Amino acid sequence: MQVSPTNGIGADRPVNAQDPFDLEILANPYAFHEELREAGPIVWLEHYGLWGMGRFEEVHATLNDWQTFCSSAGVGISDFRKEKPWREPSILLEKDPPEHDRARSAMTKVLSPVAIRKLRADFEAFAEELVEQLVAKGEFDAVTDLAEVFPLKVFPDALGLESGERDYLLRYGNIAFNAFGPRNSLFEESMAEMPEVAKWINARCDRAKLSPDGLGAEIFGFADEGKITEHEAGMLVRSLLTAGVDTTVNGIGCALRSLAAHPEQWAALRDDPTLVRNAFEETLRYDSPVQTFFRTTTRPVDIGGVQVGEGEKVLMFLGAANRDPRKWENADQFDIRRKAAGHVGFGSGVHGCVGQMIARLEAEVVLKALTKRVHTLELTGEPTPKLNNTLRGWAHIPVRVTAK
Ligand code: OW7
Repeated sequence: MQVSPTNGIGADRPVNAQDPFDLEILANPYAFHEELREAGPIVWLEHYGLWGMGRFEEVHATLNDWQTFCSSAGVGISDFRKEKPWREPSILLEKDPPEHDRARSAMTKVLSPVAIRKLRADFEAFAEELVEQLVAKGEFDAVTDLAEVFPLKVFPDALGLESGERDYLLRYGNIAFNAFGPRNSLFEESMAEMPEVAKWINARCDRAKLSPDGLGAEIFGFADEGKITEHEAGMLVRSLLTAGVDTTVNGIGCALRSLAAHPEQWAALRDDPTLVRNAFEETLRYDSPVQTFFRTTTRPVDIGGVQVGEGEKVLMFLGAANRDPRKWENADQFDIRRKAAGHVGFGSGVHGCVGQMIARLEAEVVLKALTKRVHTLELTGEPTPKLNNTLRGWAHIPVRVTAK
């Protein structure tokens, strides 16, 4: 860390010269996170000319102050006021109140606890079936055989998407989450696929393409009631297709990796499945699948004595906040019994994850099915990280299980 003068405001500001989207940092971000937190409450990231935040208190406060830290200029590195967005902005993620709230209220109803409860039986049945097959195999890839397979079936089924070609969903999520970051190799490589993949996705946001009994049809029901327009309904289906698959794939993958790498934690979970829900919260804290989001300042603001100007990008490191020792005891320890609630893995405030109940349900039924049938869970090789400008997760986790 070094301290250098600001853009003429007069006070000093902490500075960090590293590229947070460097592939090596993305593969293992935690040393950089510590540097960032220790540098100060907000740090000038010289490499991109924008601000970074790694401490829990400031990240949490920023997420909860949409008036000062807006989303409508984009929640990636690109400033929508200066650059044309790569796709039509989301009416949920990339809008501020009051515009945001109409879309949010429709989506909150579609993903309400009551609606989610109706999905449980189908989710459980598929988790049981899948886990039974994998235990019979003994050795498998916890990502390609489980963490990808499960969400890719149950979530689009719940939405009412036709079956087949669902691989497009993973490809689209990978593009969208890379697109929040800078134009590095990850961005460019995924954007090369964009025309083909976006065409497939956009076609599936049509009312006629969705089964009449799914969550997608329910969104179009709000258009029938005049609460949102037909176009907005399609845009909300697009939001579900963007935000609902890669996130849970990585969430389940991170849970399985953490459990396989900490055998005593797996044993504790297996012996007491009432810990399943908390084990997933601890995963979201310990290895946050959504690592970062940006905001843009709407006015000059003082953050812990550092002067930040108007119209500046602020990069919030959710994964760093979730390991801030100022907030968490033994922050770098994976402990499924700790009180993990209160993490910012699902964000916080008006943009806090609207799908968090369905994400938790998916993880819960997968982990519960495993606790029923699996005695030991161990890695048979090094997991391969899956690099993405926003998401943290694994491409491969080779494991061996023994039956109970
Ligand atoms: C959307 C987990 C963040 C997202 C992410 C990407 C896209 C959208 C939402 O939530 O399209 O609304």
